Amino acid sequence: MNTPTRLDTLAELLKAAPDEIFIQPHNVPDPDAIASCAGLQYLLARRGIPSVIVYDREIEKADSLQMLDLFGIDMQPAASVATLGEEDWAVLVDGQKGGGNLSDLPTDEVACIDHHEYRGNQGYRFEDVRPEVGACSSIIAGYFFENAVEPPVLLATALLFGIMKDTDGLTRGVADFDVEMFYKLFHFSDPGLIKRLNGAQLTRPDLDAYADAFRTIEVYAGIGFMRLDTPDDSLLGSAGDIVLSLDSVEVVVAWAVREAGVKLSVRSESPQVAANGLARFLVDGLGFGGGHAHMAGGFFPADKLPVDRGLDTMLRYRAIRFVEMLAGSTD
Ligand SMILES: [Mn+2]
Repeated sequence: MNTPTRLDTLAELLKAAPDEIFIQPHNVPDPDAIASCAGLQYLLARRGIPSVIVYDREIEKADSLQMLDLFGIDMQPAASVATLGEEDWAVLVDGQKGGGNLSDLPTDEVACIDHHEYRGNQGYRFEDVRPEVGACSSIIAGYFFENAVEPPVLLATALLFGIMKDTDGLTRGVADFDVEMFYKLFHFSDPGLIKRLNGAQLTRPDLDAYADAFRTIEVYAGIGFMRLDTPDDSLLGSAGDIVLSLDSVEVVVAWAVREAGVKLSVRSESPQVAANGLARFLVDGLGFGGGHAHMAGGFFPADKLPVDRGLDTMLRYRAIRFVEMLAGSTD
């Protein structure tokens, strides 16, 4: 008998679900999260296991919304699902418990498929966390090919787009496995759809928010600092990517002040500076932070805002100190 694939093991577990099965991505789902959920939902459906994709917080980015439309992906905001309860099971996708960007819904989180930093066993009965992989879409693509399931054109394209976005076009945090999955998916995909998604990345208000944010950029010792004033969290990372493309910038610290608190985004293309380490250092004692070596985020609530000195100054001070500490330790 063949060894069971990961999908075999997961499907076997889910068959014992006492009630509904939900697939939950991280909050404010991005293209990688959306594609991964849709791919998994399809694979489970083929095994006779129905599931509902449920997410918390809104879908903010134009290309994410367009994805749902173009690919016919159905996702429900958690607040709108009346039947969501403690007897239901959830598979977490592109996020983990305690990650700070994933709401704890009443469901029992029995499984987790993710590519973020491993947060330890959180009681899952099925776990596939591969931090070295650049996109969760690659992991889900692997589930297709490991089980000899040909991905339908729309799903292949969605997964391809997820890999492109999370690895910034196969240049950021990318592993051989991402490239291999990209290549395999490409064969089944419709590049015309990718073109349409790429043409739908920005709305007019996004552009205005970028313009305002870019006026706040300051660069010190290869670190770009930027403050964004928009209620749209998801722009923070993409605005940071643009700042990172500046010649003089290797690390980006971007933040947005919301009523609830401060949302941080960190990007690094410096091999010495791990974005997740820097994010944790920035929020130390104030909130939580984490992510990947190249992209990370953090949050601290408004009541933790430093009163003795300005927020902007504190973030600059901490970031510069972190980078200088690293430089010192390698001397
Ligand atoms: Mn991802």
